Amino acid sequence: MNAIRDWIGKKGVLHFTLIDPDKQLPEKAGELAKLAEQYGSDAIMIGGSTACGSVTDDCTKAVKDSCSLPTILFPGKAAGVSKRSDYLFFMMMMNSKSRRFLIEEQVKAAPFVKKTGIKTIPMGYIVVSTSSKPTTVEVVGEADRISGRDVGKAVAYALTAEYFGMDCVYLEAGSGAEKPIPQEMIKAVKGRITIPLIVGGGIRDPEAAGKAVAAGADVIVTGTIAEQNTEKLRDIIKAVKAR
Ligand code: 1GP
Repeated sequence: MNAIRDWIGKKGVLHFTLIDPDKQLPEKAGELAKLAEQYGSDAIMIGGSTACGSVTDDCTKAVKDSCSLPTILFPGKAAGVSKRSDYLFFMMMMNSKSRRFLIEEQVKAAPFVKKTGIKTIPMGYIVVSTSSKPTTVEVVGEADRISGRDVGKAVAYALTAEYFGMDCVYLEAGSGAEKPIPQEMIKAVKGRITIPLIVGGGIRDPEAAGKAVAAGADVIVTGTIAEQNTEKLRDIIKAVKAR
């Protein structure tokens, strides 16, 4: 079963709220999750490049206690997996040049994932450089650079994810990116793959979210703006759901 496709079938275009456990205390994370649910977000993604162990556990518990939305872990490494979550993006950074992010962290996590019984969502993660300076994920993940204009390269990576049997592709501009993924790239990738397309990074207003949806995104992810301005989060979700 492809959970993301299933949810899209039931609810149309989706919005996911990303919470980084390292950026706030569990209580605050719970409050944000509750608000996101009220505003119509469809799931809470939990993760970040540094978050791990008990910090992720406590954040996930607070989110689960505060709202009824499904939680999906979005770990930067094996240590970011928590048994408390409903789902886990079992992800590969497709354009990483490091063996670590292609397979090693996943191998490290697999026995624990099996033990917990957490539901996995296989995801092909593609990091795109839209900013004048590299984002954290691009540097930490040792990305084989894909510029915003390298549409063909993004399409090739996305097709590779689909042929590997991934449930979805995530086009990522990086948290706090200056600019989101260009519409042309979203359109081109969406036109070539048949699995759901998630788009995130640098989306901080309803216009940017609406443009990504118009170009073909099936799921919009917002993290930074949700933590900074909950009214903006509400308007972004409204724009996503209006399409
Ligand atoms: C990061 O795509 C997500 O992995 C969200 O990015 O923090 O810029 O919303 P923002």
